[in-house]
Amino acid sequence: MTLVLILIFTFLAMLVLLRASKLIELAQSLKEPHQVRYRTSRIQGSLLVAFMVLFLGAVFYFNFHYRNYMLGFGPHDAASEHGSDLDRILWITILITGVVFVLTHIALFWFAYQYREREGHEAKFISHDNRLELIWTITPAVVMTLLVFSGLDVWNKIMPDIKDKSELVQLEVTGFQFGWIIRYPGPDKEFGARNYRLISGTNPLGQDWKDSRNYDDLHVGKIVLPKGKQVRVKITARDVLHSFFLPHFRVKMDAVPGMPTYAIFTPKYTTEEYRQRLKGVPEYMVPADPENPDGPKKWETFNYELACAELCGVGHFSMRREVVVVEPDEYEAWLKKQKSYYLTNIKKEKAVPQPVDDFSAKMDKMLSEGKGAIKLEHVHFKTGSAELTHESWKELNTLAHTLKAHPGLKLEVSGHTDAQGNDAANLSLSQKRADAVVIYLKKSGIGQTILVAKGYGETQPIAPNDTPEGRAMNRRTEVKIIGE
Ligand SMILES: [Cu+2]
Repeated sequence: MTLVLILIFTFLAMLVLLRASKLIELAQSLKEPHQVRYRTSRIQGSLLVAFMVLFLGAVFYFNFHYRNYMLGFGPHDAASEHGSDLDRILWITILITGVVFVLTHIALFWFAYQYREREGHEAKFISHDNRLELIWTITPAVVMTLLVFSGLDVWNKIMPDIKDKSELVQLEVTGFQFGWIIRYPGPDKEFGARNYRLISGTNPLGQDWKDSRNYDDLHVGKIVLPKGKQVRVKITARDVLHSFFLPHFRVKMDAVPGMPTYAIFTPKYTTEEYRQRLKGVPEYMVPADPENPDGPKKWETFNYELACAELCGVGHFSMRREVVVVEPDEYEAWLKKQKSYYLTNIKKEKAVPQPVDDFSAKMDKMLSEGKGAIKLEHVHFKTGSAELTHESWKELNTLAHTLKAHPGLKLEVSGHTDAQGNDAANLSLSQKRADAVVIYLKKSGIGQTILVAKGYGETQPIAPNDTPEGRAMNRRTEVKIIGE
């Protein structure tokens, strides 16, 4: 409040002074009208030149003074491989525009002084000059074209094609008001499908739990990356436009709702290495927390960060996340420690079966021999219905994947029940269950494979029906090669 009062008072005092000087001027101009105008012009012209000197001086002084905070300068080398190239073209651009900036400002203020109104000088009016127009249109156009073309080469480096996917580190970042959800694909290296209709309190990304690739996907609080490995970030948004900005890595990409974008970069320094770069720089030798002068220094607490570079709403400032770069083996160790989101938050009590290896071996045997049947150990239905349980998807996905790789097979998918209940009802249920499996497989994509669904009811038991264990064994789904 005091500050506001002081400002108002200063403003009013200046107004009074201005009016007073006008009055004096007016009184004088009654005596000698021209002389007063000439004097005012001279004073204003000199003030403008003085302003120019101060202004340009301040530009250079502050740029120099804050150099150690500037990215792309001093200790702030780019932390990614493409970053130094980007910095280089930025510096070339700043050099060219900087020279123009200084020259035009000198010319602007000098003209105001040199061509002020004074004794014996008449103003000359030029309404139009074609030659001047051409010069100041063509010169910037040529310079801009040269800058853009030299930048294309760097652009291609920043937006490369991925050649070797095996070494690629993938993660997905989803912006929302106000934060980021960071997802890693987990051991299978594949992201599970998402559907915005499935977004809920417990499913913030709308992951489709029918897609088994979602089971091992991780949600993490900060981005951890290995040094020297190519990273591809899939960037999406859940509500409004956000912008994925990693200033130290010179990475910035819009996060657009409904349209994934990508950013590719390779971290060059670990967080620790970057801290070492800052060590010794005076600005980073001060305590990180001014209230705790004996605490850690600023360079010791430095962290890379992810920021939102789109003004996306009132909580925009809170979209900061830590980014950590470590050595590759440290990264692997960190990755192993992370827990799947599905297993920790959705299906806590029961681990998802991992039948893939065993199943693939059996599958390979059957395919190489061209005959035989496999029991689908992990395919189950809800009691009395033909609805597949979630646990079935993983095995069926693996099966579909294998069938796709072996075109031209003909298989029978058979459903079997135990002997409890009505014979006809069991037959019908087993047929419906076999149908459900075939439908699921076809949806997953099986290429040229022909599938025949057949329900056998209780007619082909593989164990006695008088114990619960036996009955459980008899309730089963099998696949069998019936031709090629
Ligand atoms: Cu944002």
